[in-house]
Amino acid sequence: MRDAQAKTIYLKDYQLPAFVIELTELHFELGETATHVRSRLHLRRNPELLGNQQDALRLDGQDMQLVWLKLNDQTLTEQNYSTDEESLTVFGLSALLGEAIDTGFVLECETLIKPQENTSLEGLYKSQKMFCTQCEAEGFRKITYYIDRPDVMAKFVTTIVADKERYPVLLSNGNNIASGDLSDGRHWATWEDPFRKPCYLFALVAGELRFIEDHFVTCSGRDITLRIFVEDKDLDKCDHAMLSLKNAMRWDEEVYGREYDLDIFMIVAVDDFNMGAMENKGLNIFNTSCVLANPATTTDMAFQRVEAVVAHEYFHNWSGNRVTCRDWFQLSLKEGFTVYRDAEFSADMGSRTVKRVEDVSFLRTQQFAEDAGPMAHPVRPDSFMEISNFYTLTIYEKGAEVVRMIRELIGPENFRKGSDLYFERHDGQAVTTEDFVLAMEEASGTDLTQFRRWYTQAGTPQLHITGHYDADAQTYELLVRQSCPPTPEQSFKEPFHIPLRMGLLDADGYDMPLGLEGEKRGSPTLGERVLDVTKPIQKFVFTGVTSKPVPSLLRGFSAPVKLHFDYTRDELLFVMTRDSDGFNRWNAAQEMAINVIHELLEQHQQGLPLMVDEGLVRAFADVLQSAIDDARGAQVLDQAMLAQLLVLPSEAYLSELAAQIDVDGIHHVREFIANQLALSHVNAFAQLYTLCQSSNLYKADAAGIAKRALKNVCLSYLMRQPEADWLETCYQQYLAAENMTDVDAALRFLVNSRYPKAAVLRSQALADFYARWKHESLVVNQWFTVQAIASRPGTLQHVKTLMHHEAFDMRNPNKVRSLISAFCNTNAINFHHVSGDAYEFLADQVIALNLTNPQIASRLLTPLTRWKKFGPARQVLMKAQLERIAAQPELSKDVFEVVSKSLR
Ligand code: B3K
Ligand code: ZN
Repeated sequence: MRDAQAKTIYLKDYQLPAFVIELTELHFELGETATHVRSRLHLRRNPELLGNQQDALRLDGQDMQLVWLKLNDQTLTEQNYSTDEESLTVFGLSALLGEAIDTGFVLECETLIKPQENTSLEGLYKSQKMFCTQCEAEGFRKITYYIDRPDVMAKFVTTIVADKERYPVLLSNGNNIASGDLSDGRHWATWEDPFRKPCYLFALVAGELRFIEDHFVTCSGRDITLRIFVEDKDLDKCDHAMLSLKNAMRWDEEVYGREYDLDIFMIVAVDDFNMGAMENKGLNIFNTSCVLANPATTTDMAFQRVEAVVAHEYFHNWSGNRVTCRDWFQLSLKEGFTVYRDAEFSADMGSRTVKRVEDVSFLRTQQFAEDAGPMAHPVRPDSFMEISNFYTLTIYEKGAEVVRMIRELIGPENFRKGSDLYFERHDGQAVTTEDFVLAMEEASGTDLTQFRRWYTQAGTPQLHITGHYDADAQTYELLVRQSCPPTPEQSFKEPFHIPLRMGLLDADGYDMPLGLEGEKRGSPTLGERVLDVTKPIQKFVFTGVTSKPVPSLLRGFSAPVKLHFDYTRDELLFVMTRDSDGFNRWNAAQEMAINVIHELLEQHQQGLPLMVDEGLVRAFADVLQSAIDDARGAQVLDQAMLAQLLVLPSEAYLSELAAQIDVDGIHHVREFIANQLALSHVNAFAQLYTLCQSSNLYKADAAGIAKRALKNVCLSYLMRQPEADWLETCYQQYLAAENMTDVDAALRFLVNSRYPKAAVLRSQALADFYARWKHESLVVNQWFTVQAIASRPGTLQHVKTLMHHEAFDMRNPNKVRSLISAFCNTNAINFHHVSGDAYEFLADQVIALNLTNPQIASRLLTPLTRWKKFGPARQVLMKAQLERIAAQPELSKDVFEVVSKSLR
């Protein structure tokens, strides 16, 4: 192992920092082979640490060469300090400094680093021709020696010196306070950030960049300059991000009362980036995939992602930067809250119900799987080996659900009071999830003691609910049982406090009044309420229920739980068509499909002939008829919602639901049902496909996106027909479409088609697509993905061939994600082929990336970590690959942690 000291770090060991840094002055000389970094740290002993004062100062630092070190202008020798692979320690400071150790001293050093050789994309590195940084979580220690922890907050002044021709643009956080030319062809710029911040929010960019500029006038009338920096060729792809940014700034003022603080806000797009984007103070750095967008090159989904990520990073300015995390165990404090904020923003910008449907689908498929696997951890973890492994769906998505549940429990007004209190009380501080909950408790007067278990207990709770109607007593009783399966390190779980939003539907589908037994007569009886589920078994008795109701439970997915209620298919159909809650209508449709799929899966496993339930066929007919009426002008229903209703539950979700995953069975049955539905409704799909054609100019607005989604869902079913006509229609859409959404959809269907006649069109389209877009890196990524996710046999071999394609680059995370991750994560039937070849393939890639980019390597591993969910034959093969990885001589902490936890 490279990091022989891959040791576990525990939250319980947290201690205040021994020293604080008031001011950090940095000076960079960016060179073509090495970069010189000079830092002047204005330090003093932490005045809060009475009694346990330190005499030695330990700074974090990795992969750098120390040139010199000075204390208050005096050069130090190795008698005064020592270094190792991960740190520098200065000893005997009281003797060297006297009182100044407490009143203030300056530690200055010069270090030499090699950004050109930094393939981990953490710290200072080169992306194509530009210099850029990524410091969260612990990347700053690869730039210079520092106390690299989020509760050490300093003002930063940064000077960058670089060749003027190669790097005309020099950026860092805050305001540009001075700049000038040097006589040797270099130039310099100095940036000052007046807000104290942890070093993980530091950023530097140098390159040949162009920008678009706009302005935003804040609620208090301040004029903010907004700039998006990109390569020259991408200047035409910035407008959507700029519009999203302005919308986000306005929204945060209106919904949270948060105003932007600096005079300038900058976004820089870079090609090589480990994740989506980074919220560095005043200088956000973005993966090009999350900022660039225009109709010709970008799908609707990518447009929406740009809007969401731009907003997310902007919102961090308050939830993350002004109020930051005390330590990395508190990561969800900023991430969960900010995901919740960006989800609400997107809901307000587009269709609220569809946004919820998409988020819940994602959560239930991916986060639930994580919570049931070997890496399961609480929203506030107790320990980790490598913090980079904890930027997880649990921290982000489940963390956002936890914030959403607090709002469910205390109500929207109190939630706003709570967030105001939180921001005001903790502005400029590094705090904990406990501080967040306390603010919410204080503002609302609600006791959240039991609720806090959502932060400390991992695993997805289950709710088993039964209903009983007593016609004589006119009561309806809900019996709610909760439980939570064991997770690694937590075999026993205490009951959670679960907000269960619900209603009772009468025979016409209207919400009945909801008076609970024991409640005062005359108290308002609403048609919807949030029940506080707190006990392992709990009874709720509704009174005055004049007829047998159909319960509508967990409306809006008010808690991240697995709900079991034994609905008949007729009841599901009723909820699907009548419920006032849009989310539950969709959910009932999914439940019905799951029901039918499970039934057929049993038949399939017993070797019986398959028959699709007529109820499901009729339900689809109803949805299609509504969609047709709607497209003809009735416009009563949300087209985006209709598109969602026509999609069967994904193989990934069906796998998550299974105790043991029958890869082939799930694929076979789902395909069978989709083919049957296509066959039964070919005319309706064809009619709707035509009705959804639009001659309007492309707009990535909610209405346009919905229409294209519906149209392309129809095409996906039509392509299941053997008639060559549909192939031709699809090919024509591919050729004629002027927007990437329609081009991409058509290409996907052609590539996935199993009909022999598709082969020629498929090759033509793929060749044409590459020729047309080979200069657009992001579009080429789509080209890789389309091919990687084809369920046809032979895809693994094709993926291997594509890895030698001129456009593939293993050092670029977007390329790895679009080809290798796409194949391993979204092509179950090929990835889990019984030969085990794909497992071996994935392990090979992890082993290769382990040495160059550990973060990407460890992330890539995820599908292998789920080995216990498969049958014995696959388990053996998957485990063998994990063991092969574990036996590698130089394992990074990142990969070591995931592999060792998966094998325990
Ligand atoms: N805060 C960053 C994530 C950093 C990941 C470091 N491994 C982006 C975000 O969540 O906004
Ligand atoms: Zn974030």
